[in-house]
Amino acid sequence: MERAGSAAWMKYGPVVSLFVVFLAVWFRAPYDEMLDDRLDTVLSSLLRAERKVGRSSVARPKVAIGFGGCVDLIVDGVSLLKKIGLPPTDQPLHHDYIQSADQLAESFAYFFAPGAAAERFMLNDTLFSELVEASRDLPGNRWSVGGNAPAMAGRMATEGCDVLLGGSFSTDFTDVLSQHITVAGNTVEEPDIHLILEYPSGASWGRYTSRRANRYIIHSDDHNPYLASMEEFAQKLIDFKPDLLVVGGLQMMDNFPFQTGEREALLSRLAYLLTSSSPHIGVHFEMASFVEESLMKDLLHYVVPYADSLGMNEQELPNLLSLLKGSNITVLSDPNPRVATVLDQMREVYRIMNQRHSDASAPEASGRKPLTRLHVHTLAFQAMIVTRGSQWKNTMSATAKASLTANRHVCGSNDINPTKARLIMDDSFSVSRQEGSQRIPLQESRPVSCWEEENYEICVAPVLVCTEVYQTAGGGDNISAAGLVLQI
Ligand SMILES: *[C@@H]1O[C@H](CO)[C@@H](O)[C@H](O)[C@H]1NC(C)=O
Ligand SMILES: *[C@@H]1O[C@H](CO)[C@@H](O)[C@H](O)[C@H]1NC(C)=O
Ligand SMILES: CC(=O)N[C@H]1CO[C@H](CO)[C@@H](O)[C@@H]1O
Repeated sequence: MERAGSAAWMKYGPVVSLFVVFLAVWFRAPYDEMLDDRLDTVLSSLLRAERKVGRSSVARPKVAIGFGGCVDLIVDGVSLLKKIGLPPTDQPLHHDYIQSADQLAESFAYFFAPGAAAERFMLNDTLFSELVEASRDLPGNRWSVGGNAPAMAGRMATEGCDVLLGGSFSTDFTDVLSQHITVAGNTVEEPDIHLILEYPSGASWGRYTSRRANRYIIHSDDHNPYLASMEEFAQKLIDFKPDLLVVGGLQMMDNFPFQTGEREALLSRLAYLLTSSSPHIGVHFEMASFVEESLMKDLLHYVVPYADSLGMNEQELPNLLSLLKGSNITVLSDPNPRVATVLDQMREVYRIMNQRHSDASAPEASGRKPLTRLHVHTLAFQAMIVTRGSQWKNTMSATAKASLTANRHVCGSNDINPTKARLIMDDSFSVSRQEGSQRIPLQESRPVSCWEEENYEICVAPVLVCTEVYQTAGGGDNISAAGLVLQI
């Protein structure tokens, strides 16, 4: 029987497989076409939503952004590790900071497989220099102006703002900045270098395969942790009179070996700067990959209460929420969370922050501000919560712009090519994980869904995920800045 069976298979096998291939093609073609149509419609609708608000041509909005900056050295992460002869580890492990090559291998492996963004301080100067030297002549490497503040400043300037940028840079760095950016800070001889280990989706390192494109960043800064430009920035701020004040780059303080009390002194100076700015201007704080719990607690004390607006990614949101609820830092979360999960976490952050604000004694007199804007960027979608009646305008268009910027940044091109994009958000999403919650279908011709709850509006936009990755590092900054620009 078995022999006869296999003989029959051999005889008809090719015909059967041809038939299977034919069926597959026959079923796939219209399906793919349908997908392409869907993608084209989503793209044109997002572009329409983005254009809906013209920037007022009367005046360029003024935005002040701190702190710091660096030179990014961008390399293919796996190639670099191979080049320095670092074998893949058996043991993916989280480390708060990196001291040795083994720890680097363990930490890289920990984030590489899930494809989660991470950024770590390198305490070992020798190892850091060795890595930089090895990267210098690695084929395909790139140098660029880096750091959260310069990335946001660049995006804001491109989008039509005049920017005051707080950071200490070398002169050749200052020369490549847009003419609409004024630098406030000292000139330094040796700028800090950040090593960006990029990897595409499906890259392999030993037995690990990355589930999505992302990057692992190593830094060993001498200038940035001290917010060296803060005094000059504060001085120039008085005459600059910004419409928006943005703070980012504070993760350079994470696990940095400060003297006792040094970090608190710096942050308390920053708190004073934020409270002494006009109460009428918006203050945005861009979160980042923080793992040092005491630093996060300081931020919750000195920075977050003075911000109206927060921006963060899908890793940083659960981390912040966990701390607000009195639990530990979360080092690694789902890199592809569902919309419902993210929205529930956002509602909770919004509620706790505003509860804290109203519980504080004389919040207005102390310069504390309620949280009126929360923007979370993920690979698959953008989500915003904005308080009704607050100063933030055009939330729908801003969410669309953030989504388009995600593709533009990662693909490295201002024109979006639909053949290099993919929609990975589901056809519909639930607005909450609570049972019986409403489901919202993704409508191609109106891809940004906005609705009202309590005292705020929520908007969600799908991202046309770039499939030919040019760069992921700096994505959050470009996206957050693009979202803010339409809301000033
Ligand atoms: C720092 O890195 C160097 C070079 O890779 C290594 O020889 C040394 O053991 C490292 N130091 C520590 C404390 O691990
Ligand atoms: C939280 O942190 C504390 C102190 O660092 C530690 O003892 C505890 O095990 C941590 N808990 C969890 C769930 O990780
Ligand atoms: C990769 C990429 O496109 N990043 C952009 C982020 O924004 C800055 C400032 O506009 C651009 O210079 C970068 O090219």
